[in-house]
Amino acid sequence: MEAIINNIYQGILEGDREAVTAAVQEAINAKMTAEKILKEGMMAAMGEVGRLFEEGEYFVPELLIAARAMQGGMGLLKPMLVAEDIEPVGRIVIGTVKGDLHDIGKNLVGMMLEGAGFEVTDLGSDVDAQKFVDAVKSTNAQVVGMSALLTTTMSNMPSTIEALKAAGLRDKVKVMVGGAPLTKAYADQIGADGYAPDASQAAKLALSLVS
Ligand code: B12
Repeated sequence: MEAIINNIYQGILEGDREAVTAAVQEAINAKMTAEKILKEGMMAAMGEVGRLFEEGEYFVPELLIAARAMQGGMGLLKPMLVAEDIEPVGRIVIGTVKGDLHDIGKNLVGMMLEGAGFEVTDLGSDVDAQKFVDAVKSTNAQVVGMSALLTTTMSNMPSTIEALKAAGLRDKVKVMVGGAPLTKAYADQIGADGYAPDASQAAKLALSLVS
């Protein structure tokens, strides 16, 4: 049993999508619960991947292939999580703000959030304020994550926060922001609840916002 979990864990650390998918299938065949596979295999491994990234041992490419390996296993696990009625640690809506097509960093944040146990609704890029508002309503999300890579589109963050306020949702949902031109000072200035400089810290921030 533990050998299978270890294969999932190692497969994610090595970014070996096929190995992870095979080990998850093996775990399912061995009647392991989806919760055990997720927590002891995938989430534990993604936590370690985040740690290695923060320590400068892994870089963005390693983070990406680890997250993709995790997603291979996630595909098999998702129907089981639904069947077992496993509650996600939280629900989060993410997107790149209006006018901005950069989505590599946002996608990475989404994958790390999934790895941390969140149910992620990814609205893609060039997302206008109303679309964020509608998604928060329809998914009952506790957190919204906005990404911007252009100094010219950053200002669509405060306007989205205003739209959440106007819709009466601002006290129900935490807002976190990120992207290369962003700073903690800017996040504070626009009244966001948090800022993180990278995908690993974004997952930690989201966990702290829902706890
Ligand atoms: C790749 C890229 C593109 C690609 C995007 C492809 C894609 N699908 O994303 C393409 C070619 C399409 C592109 C287009 C443009 N780009 Co461009 N692009 C880049 C580039 C080289 C890399 C961005 C990237 O992916 N980085 C890697 C990821 C992993 O890092 P990241 O995005 O910062 O994300 C991390 C963190 O910021 C954080 N994070 C990100 N989002 C979030 C969200 C939350 C909630 C949290 C907590 C954290 C978080 O976590 C992530 C992972 O660790 C940057 C230069 C750079 N070094 O940043 C320029 C750059 C961003 N682009 C720039 C420009 C000017 C443009 C264009 C206007 C160019 C043009 N004249 O057409 C267009 C604009 C298109 C548009 N409307 O969006 C400028 C912006 C300058 C500025 N001051 O605004 C930059 C800085 C290049 C430069 N030095 O001039 N670009």
